[in-house]
Amino acid sequence: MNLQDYLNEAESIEREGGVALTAAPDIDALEQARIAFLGDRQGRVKALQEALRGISKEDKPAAGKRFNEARTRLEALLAERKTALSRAVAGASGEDLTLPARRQWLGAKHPVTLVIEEIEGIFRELGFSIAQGPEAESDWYNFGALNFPPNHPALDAHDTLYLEGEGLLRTHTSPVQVRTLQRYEPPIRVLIPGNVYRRDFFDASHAPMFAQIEGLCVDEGISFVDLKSTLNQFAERFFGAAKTRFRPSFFPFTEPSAEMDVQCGICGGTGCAACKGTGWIEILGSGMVHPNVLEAAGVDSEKYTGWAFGMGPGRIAISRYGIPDIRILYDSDVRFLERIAQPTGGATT
Ligand code: 2NL
Repeated sequence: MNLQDYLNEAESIEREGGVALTAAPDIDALEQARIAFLGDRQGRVKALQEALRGISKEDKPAAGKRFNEARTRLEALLAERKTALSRAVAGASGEDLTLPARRQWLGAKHPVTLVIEEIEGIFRELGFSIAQGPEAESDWYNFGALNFPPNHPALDAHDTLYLEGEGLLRTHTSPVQVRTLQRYEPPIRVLIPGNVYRRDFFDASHAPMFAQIEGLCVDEGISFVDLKSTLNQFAERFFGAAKTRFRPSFFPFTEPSAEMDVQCGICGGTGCAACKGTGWIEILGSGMVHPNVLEAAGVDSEKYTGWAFGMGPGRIAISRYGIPDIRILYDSDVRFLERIAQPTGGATT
């Protein structure tokens, strides 16, 4: 064979082999094309290699170079087509069975629920029971029994959502504590999580409905020492070994009253954006149950004393997870839940 014929033959093998390999519709067709062109026994590339023997000595380098080009090119096309075909294994109706499945979103607990459940767990271990009560309440349970004077601003229709006819939407979970005091003899240790309502605008820091947790402990000989030690124990468990401080405060239903702050866990007390530069985060309000509250619920205030506290798990969730706007807590946007909440199941398909 002269050089020109050899180069022409190499050219047509490369072209025809290229078409056969590139156009192979499936793995079987590709294998047929491979055998026809790159097969060891009867492949046309093998024949082309054997034809080199009949080329004159001076033309051999040029012919050999062309042979190598054609073989390398066809091997590359084979590998390329193989990858493409194995990536797209078609299902019965043509769908790509190798396409990765979408991850399933199995739902997650809301950050406020996570905070409530963690607080419940800590107080359960401290001997508290969990109680619930109605969200639509009477004036007496929400205000009257709790030592609110009749002209207190909280009673105003500007602050409280009154129902048509009688009753209102509870503004705190304290009515459940009053109901507990009426129903059970001390010793009482009870924790009350629930939603409460205020007539507020819905903005970055207020919502007309939010979660509250209150706690109550009533027995003979209960003192402020019990309040401080229990709430310190809670803070240590919930926030880690954080320092607390108590500041004097006022609530109609407690006397004396105190707010508890926890040293900011983000800056360690030096002051940062999370604690507004103060080094402390306000956690809860508390106090010794006012004797008028005990008496209103039918508890002998000469025999029994108690302490109580109230806190907003939403606010705690916001500082714990760095949520910039409380409205996010109410949006039901799964992208937010997916980022912050703990998935309830971990399966992916
Ligand atoms: C706050 C403050 C507080 C209570 C709630 C209470 C209930 C009864 C008697 C006495 Cl029946 N006290 N609850 C006491 C002190 C503070 O809440 O800042 N809540 C978000």
